[in-house]
Amino acid sequence: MSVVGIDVGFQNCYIAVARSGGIETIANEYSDRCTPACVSLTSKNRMIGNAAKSQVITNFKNTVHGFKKFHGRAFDDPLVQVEKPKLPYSLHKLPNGNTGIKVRYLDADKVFTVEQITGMLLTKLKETSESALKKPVVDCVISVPSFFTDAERRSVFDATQIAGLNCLRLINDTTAVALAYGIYKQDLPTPEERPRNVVFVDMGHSSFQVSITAFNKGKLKVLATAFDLYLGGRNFDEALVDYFCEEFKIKYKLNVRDNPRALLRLHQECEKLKKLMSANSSDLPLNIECFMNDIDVSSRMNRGHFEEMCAQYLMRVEMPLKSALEQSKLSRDDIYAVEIVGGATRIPAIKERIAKFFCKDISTTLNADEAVARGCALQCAILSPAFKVREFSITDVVPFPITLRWKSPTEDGLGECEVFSKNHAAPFSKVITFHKKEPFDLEAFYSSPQDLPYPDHRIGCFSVQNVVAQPDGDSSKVKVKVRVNVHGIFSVSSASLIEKQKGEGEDMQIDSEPMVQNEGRSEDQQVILALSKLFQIQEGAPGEKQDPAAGGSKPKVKVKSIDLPIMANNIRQLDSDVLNNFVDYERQMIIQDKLVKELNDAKNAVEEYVYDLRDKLCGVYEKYITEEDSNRLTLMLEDTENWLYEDGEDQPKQVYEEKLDALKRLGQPIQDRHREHEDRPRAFEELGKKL
Ligand code: ATP
Ligand code: K
Ligand code: MG
Repeated sequence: MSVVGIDVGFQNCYIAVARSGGIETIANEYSDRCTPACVSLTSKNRMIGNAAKSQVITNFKNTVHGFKKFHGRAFDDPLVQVEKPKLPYSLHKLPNGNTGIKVRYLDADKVFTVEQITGMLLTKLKETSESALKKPVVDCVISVPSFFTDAERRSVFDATQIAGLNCLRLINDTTAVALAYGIYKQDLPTPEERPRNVVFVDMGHSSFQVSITAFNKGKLKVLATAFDLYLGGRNFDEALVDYFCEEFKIKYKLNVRDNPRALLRLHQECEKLKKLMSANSSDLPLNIECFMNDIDVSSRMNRGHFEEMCAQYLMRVEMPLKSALEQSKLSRDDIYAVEIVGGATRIPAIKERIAKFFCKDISTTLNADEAVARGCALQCAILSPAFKVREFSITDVVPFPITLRWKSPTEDGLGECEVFSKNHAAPFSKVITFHKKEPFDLEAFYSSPQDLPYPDHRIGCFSVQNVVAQPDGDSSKVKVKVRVNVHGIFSVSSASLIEKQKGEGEDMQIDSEPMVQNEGRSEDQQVILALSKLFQIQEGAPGEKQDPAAGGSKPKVKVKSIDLPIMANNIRQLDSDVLNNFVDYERQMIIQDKLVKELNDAKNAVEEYVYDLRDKLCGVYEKYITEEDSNRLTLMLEDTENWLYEDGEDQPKQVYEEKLDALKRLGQPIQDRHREHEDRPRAFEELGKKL
């Protein structure tokens, strides 16, 4: 069983694995620990990660990046519409209204869903993990922003399935960081002592996240989270791009925005410049050769000017910090440390703002790039039966309150109830008891749309089916379990009808449900909510089991419970047949990529052999071939080389293999004569030793 954690960033992805030595981040085939979240489609294959990033400019229409925020979003979603004009590739409205990504692939127009694109990226990350661990990788934990809503989480989860991964948990970025921080700390307060409260701040390329987490020995509890959905490193790049576009318009009469390639190049150069400015406060140059219309451009920038330009973004750093602190009900003095991660927190002005707000020096004890992935791997290790890890319980929060509304076709008793309040512990299950005579619907939605970073507050509708009245005409007791699961996804997970037994009174006591040991995870807690028609609520303490003796001397009544089917509607998740098609298609594309790779390898082998043999003919092989033969062979090698660039450019694999064999038939005898000659003295030497 593999233990793998993946940080799927807007720009950068990292993988951490558990090995006998502990958790380590791993490098890809480019010896790079960071794999760009980038997928490039071509007429022959896909390129993913670093290979795709090198296509950003040359194949800009078909190189997809910056897609993470399209998960679970409709094409008409304002967020998608804001991003659309900034993208070098095209978006397309899918028949179901979702956001599709339109590219040329295998010489045809093709629209991929964002789940498929992330699926491709995950396929690459899976392969990288497999080559590092030298075994198949299936189980993993993947990070998502803490502000992702139900639809976005379901969409990422679908992507993991397309890539053939078994995602044990979608963990919030800042919670993964908290785990990476806490699990190694030997000096955490005991459970009886006041917890140690730590603020985690993550500013990546696209967004800004904050959490405040309380630590005690063996556990962490998230107290609050806050975010700015639109504040990240890319805003700072864009500020520079805007500035230089204006400048180049005046200075060089260039309309950079009309030239996608030039604009992409400027973006890349501005990002580099931004990073340089984090380490340098002096004036720095920006030079781009042959930028547009054969013109070289150059300019300068310094940190002071840059900070002025970015004042509007720097101003926004404080809000989420303030919100998280207020929600946690802590004062600044209660904060033990402020830990920062994420690439954009390297900007000095951002660090200053954070430090100033908390009146505290910020800590950078965690690896800013790798902490999320490491936390994911740690969570995976905890969940994996194959790994022994220190007991560590993680309690996250429900970021947006969830309400359930119920109605049945003819009965009255329409009502609603907030089942999960803001910052309610998660994962968590609750059991709600209804008194019903017929099937009924449960509509789940986010209670406060104004605070939701998503345009639609509906989560889904769950129909509880097969509900009937009791034989005596009375309402039946129906127990419904609702939960926010380990991925932060909401569902009405089960329902059962309790059959009334003879002699049972009307005022029957609420049965204590068995503790739900969901998939063996102990942090799963449960509360029993009893809702009569008038929505009278009884709520027990989390995880509290009702004492069986609490019913006094009443005889224990045996109750028969019948499981009821639940039909989920309007859930923003791929239908299973669509998902299966995507899984199949991903496999086909993997095979296609493999074929292309084998073909390229076969072609490269011919080229390499040509160069190698040619070198040796005028070197070590010189003595083992006549001049005439050598000349003839050299000519042949030259022909082959030319052929590779002309007719041989695009041939089936077999043709290259045959070509290589033909060359080897000529080269091998020379190589053999050379080897024989080399070996002979050695053989004599050994013979000499024996004698
Ligand atoms: P997100 O968390 O939004 O999904 P991500 O995880 O891909 O995005 P990170 O890898 O944490 O993002 O950070 C990338 C951002 O950090 C980029 O904008 C990058 O330019 C910026 N960055 C990296 N190093 C520096 C630096 N030295 N100075 C300024 N910015 C930097
Ligand atoms: K990242
Ligand atoms: Mg990130």
